[in-house]
Amino acid sequence: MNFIKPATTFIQPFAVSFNLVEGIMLNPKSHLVRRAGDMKGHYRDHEALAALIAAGNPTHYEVFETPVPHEYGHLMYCISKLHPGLVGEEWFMTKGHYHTAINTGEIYLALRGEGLMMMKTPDGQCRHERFEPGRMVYVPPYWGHRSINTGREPLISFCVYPGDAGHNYGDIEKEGFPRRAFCRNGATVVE
Ligand code: PAN
Ligand code: ZN
Repeated sequence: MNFIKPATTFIQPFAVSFNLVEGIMLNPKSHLVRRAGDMKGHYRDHEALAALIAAGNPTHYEVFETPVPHEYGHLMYCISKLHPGLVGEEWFMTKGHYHTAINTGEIYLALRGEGLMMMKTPDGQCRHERFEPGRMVYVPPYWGHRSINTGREPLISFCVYPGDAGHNYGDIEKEGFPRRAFCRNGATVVE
């Protein structure tokens, strides 16, 4: 057994405030905005995405963070605000990623809106869980994850994950997810 733990930086306690209606963190240190143009290659309908980019390149999602050291022992957290919309028939979604330290999980607590968390493993297992306000989705270690907004208002969630998790987007870009969520005749279809 190895009892030597990686170093963890000592910092002072702090607190942050959220506006849970708007789905924003007040005075975040980092505010990431991903627009339609950042989503190339992720949707099935490439032409519909190109049309959306040409028609004003709307915001897809925003991530608000006040970072802590990216180290074992610390906990990263953020507010994720995924806007509503469709690319062709496919609901707006995040890029999705594995954690670089693939044996790290994540907790998503949905605060507003409705949607799905799509999850997959490197060996091709795929599951999804429903998001609704007050519902928590546990993303276990080894599962890549992507949120999907299947409603008409922003899908807002609060996420917590280990400080040393990191984000691996490259493998998900190569593999994609085996299943997608579409809007057909007003109903959500996962296929
Ligand atoms: C979340 C996500 C956030 C945006 O904080 O990073 O929802 O999704 P993408 O990172 O896939 O663009 C998280 O899962 N962090 O680990
Ligand atoms: Zn994650």
